[in-house]
Amino acid sequence: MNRCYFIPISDLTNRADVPGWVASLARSGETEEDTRKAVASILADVRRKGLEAVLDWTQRLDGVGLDPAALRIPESSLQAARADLDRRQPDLMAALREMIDHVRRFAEGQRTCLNDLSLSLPGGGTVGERWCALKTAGVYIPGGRAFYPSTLAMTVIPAQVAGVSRIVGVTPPKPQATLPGASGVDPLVLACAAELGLTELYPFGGAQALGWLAYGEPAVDLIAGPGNRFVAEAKRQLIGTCGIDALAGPTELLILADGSADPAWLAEDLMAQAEHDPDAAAVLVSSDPALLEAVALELQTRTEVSPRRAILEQSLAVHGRLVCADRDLAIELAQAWAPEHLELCVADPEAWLPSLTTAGAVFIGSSSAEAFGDYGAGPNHVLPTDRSARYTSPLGVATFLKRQSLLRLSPADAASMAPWVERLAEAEGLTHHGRSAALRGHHHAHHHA
Ligand code: HSO
Ligand code: ZN
Repeated sequence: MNRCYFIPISDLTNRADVPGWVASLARSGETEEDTRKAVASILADVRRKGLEAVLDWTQRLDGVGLDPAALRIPESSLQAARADLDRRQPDLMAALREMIDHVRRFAEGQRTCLNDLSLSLPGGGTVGERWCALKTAGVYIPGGRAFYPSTLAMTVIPAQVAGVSRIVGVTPPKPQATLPGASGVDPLVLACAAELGLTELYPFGGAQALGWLAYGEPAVDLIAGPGNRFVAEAKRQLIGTCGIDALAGPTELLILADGSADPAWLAEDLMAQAEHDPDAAAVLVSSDPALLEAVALELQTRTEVSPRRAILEQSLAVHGRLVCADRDLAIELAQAWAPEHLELCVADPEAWLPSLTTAGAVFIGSSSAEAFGDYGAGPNHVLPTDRSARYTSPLGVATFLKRQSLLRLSPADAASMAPWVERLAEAEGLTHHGRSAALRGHHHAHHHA
């Protein structure tokens, strides 16, 4: 009995099989027709009726009747929740502060790398660009199973460091009867918001909350943050009305390991991934069959005694993989899949790293467990999923900034460009473009005549 009963070990020996493997790992990003329709009708309703529709849908979907006269959670409640946490669980408060410090320091580092550009023109002018903060951003903080204060920090901090002037948080309420506070929002979210300096927080979620952020009074420039399939679909439908960070799907981890790795560490890393969600994908690839066998055994014994056994068994059974493949094929699979998280638990991770460019985040060497990234080693844990890491980046300060082009021509620059600009304008049949440029050219020539 040295095999894990829920994940068989399979072989990947042929390059031609890589696309099939990727297809089996990718979750279809396709939204169900009924989700699309439900979200479209909620958004249309919120667009037409505003807050009234938000209250309505919150009653219907969350079973919570909000008080229209006191929607925004008062800052005094946020402060009270923080004081309470500080008093009752000072160790948790201290941990929260550590995370916030680390994430803020990293975001500040990111900001310093986003430099403005200025190129000199021969006539004394310049062309360039500068980074400008968005004015208003909405952050979505999920409720239910996927509620994490760590995610609140990961979304709010980059927006603050970017210099967004107004950050509006929304989060679904729990049935109020179960909570002492009037808002129906978890006290830990309130405390975390206070610690972050997030002052504007509203106790509603779902598609209706996103509709209100975009169409309603905040009229945000961008909505960021993870959520369930309704939230993801609402963001997709709002693109164009405002910006969004990314469309986050179920979480993914790929571990590439060699004989130097500890099977217990690898098993816990895979389980840390699988415990998130029955849809979470946890994959281990190694060329060492003995290591794979040992990890299978660890997974089995650890899952049996885990408090999260039910969810682990579901996700590992469907999306868990133990794969025997040589180094080249392992790299090829990693590059083709572009997983959200990639751990390199090998003796010489730096030698592997140059070939591994597509993953969302890379955890280099056996000490770098994904859990450290999840809880604030520094980089953001809101990462591209579902193969979108091929072309998009982790949430960060740049998410909340945009570039603005700057053209600052001197009369001499205008004069020297005018002839070829005129010629191109003529070729495009745009007479007044040519004249507009020519006037500047002649003006300069006249003054220097
Ligand atoms: N691994 C999750 C983030 C998270 N983990 C939050 C724990 N808390 C998605 O990257
Ligand atoms: Zn996690």
